[in-house]
Amino acid sequence: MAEMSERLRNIALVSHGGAGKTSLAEVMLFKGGVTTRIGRVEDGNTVMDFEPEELKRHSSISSAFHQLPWKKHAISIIDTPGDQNFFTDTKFCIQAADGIVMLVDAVDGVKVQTEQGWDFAAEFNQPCMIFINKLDRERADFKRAFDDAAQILEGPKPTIVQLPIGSEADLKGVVDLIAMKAYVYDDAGNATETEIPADMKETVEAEREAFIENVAEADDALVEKYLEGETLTDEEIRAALRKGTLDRTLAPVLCGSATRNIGVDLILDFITFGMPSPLDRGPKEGTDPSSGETIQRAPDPQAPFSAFVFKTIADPFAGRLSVFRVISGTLGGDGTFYNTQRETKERFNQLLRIAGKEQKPANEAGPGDILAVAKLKETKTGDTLCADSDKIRFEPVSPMTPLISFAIQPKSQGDEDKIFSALSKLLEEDMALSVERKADTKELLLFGQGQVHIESAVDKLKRKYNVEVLLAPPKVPYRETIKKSVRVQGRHKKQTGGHGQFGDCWIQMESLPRGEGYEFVDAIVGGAIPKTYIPAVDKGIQEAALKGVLAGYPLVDFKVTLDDGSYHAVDSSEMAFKIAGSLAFKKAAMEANPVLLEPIMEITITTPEEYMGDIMGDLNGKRGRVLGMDSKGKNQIIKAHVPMAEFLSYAPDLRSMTGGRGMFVWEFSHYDEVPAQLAQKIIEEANKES
Ligand SMILES: Nc1nc2c(ncn2[C@@H]2O[C@H](COP(=O)(O)OP(=O)(O)OP(=O)(O)O)[C@@H](O)[C@H]2O)c(=O)[nH]1
Ligand SMILES: [Mg+2]
Repeated sequence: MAEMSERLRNIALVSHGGAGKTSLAEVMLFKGGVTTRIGRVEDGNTVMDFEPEELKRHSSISSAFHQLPWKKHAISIIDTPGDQNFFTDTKFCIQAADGIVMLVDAVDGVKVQTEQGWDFAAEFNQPCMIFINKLDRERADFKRAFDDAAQILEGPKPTIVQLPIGSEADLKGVVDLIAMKAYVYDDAGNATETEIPADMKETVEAEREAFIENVAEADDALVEKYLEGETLTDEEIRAALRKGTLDRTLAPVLCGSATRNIGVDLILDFITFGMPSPLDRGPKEGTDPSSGETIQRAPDPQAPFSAFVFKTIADPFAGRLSVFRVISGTLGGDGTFYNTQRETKERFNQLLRIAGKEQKPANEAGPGDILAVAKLKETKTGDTLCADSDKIRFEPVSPMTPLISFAIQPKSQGDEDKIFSALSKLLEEDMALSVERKADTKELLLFGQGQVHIESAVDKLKRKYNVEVLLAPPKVPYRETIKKSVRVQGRHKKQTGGHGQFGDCWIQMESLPRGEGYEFVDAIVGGAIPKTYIPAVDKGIQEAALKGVLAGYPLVDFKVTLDDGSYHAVDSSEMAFKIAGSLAFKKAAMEANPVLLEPIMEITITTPEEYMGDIMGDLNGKRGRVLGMDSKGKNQIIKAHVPMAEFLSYAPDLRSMTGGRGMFVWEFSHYDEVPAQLAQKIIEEANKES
């Protein structure tokens, strides 16, 4: 088992959308003899993109898994989605890998998602290598793409290991700066070793020099040898390059073309020698659930079993699949394990290895293995699975914060229950989706990363669960408050015939600072209202405050002081005082200068410099208030307060303003008064509806 783990490489392919991850995976699988032809994304016949939504969009929306043998190693690849909409999945997969191949598009260079993927790699301490892809395309530029990476990507230093031979349509192959050899590829992707082209000699010499210097820096002993002018052997260079990669001082840069099958065999070679095995990754920290102490699990097949679930797939045939990464120990073909988060044992029948859209039975799981089991009862993405006798809890990674929400309504009446159960299954698969039933607007809201994310969820609801829903922009949860202090009387009297009703109270109402909610003060002296009826007044006010006097939105941030009243020995009751309280509230709210409040979000926008002007203009036009600006690499970061009402469709807006290169996160900040003219419109609209 240990030997197997040593020869295992878990690699996640990461980049911005369309940089060529799926195409690269396809060629790798072909090279490894797993497939007999190379699938093409355009033709919808790839192994790694197979969901109908992916085929429709020619782009990955969910991570995919496969394995290939390469020179006595087993390479397990995770093809992640590059679209911002599906990046939570990408983040979860990066955590489960042992190394990252970051693709940089030779035409587009480093985009925001490239950077974000790179940051995830840092978060999970993942060694990275870079593949500059699409060098065969028109306007491809190796140097520019590399400079981009060197300038923008923080942490491991991008270090050129290969140079392209030719470019655009004339791309022929690559020069390897370690072995100082040139490889030229034929149309079938077979490499022939040749002389380094004469016109490249100078560049190659210079780049080799820079390369050696970079690599030597990763190893103190080597740097001395190098400075003393001694020649370093290939072995020394490789060892230092590997060390530098593993400890994240270096990120080796390779290059080629996925679809032309240029340089792909060399990436696979590099993965086997330059990327870590699960054993190299060392122990993982967790918590002992009984003592709360920090403990570790080493990647040792003899250690107690531990693993974490990082993905859940609703497979049409196998049922619900929990995909996990083994940290320590060995798991047999069937049996049980303990789920620390759910505090329960789970039973499983068969270990499965996921290969594209298929699953193959596996006999055993050891450190580093990425496997799945079907039909666990309670296990969710993020849970720790471990030996019942040696429990450990790994901290689950949190999904990205939702950026957009839509209200969903059934297409046909009476489908509400069906929708709810289908949605909950969808939520198990996709941690970045969430639902919330809004008490104040009575809507069922579906939250996600962007419009595309929500729409593809709706597509899936229909395809997998046969429920159809309509999407509507969510209603803004406005609030109301008051600005003036008033004192009013609420008097409820009905004393004609039979048992009468009598309640009478005097309240002072004043405004509280934003966010303070509601406060009730009992200042009754001398029993003007008996103690038993005072809570009823409070309750009557609270219930009435759920519907404000302006537009029916909850009225908040006010204080009520009950200071006087009267009662009747026979006719007074809790109900009568509740009504008196609500009458007092309505009267007071009307007189206390009521205003409308709207939710203000704090937004953080990251964008390439060139779109700053448009974005700032748009922010101003939408009543945004810029809090600050910062730059990171060649990106600008803008922080602003924005009214939620104006930014409900910001995900698609920003996308179109920046050609998909800008991104944002936001969270609720506070409530603020709606400007008077706007408030008038909102109030009219709300009153028309009711
Ligand atoms: N010319 C050229 N085109 C490429 C190359 N690699 C990928 N493409 C094309 O680029 C497009 C996107 O490729 P994909 O492999 O789907 O990219 P991806 O990174 O998986 O994209 P997402 O799944 O959306 O994140 C497809 O049309 C590919 O044929 C390449 O090396 N050269
Ligand atoms: Mg893809």
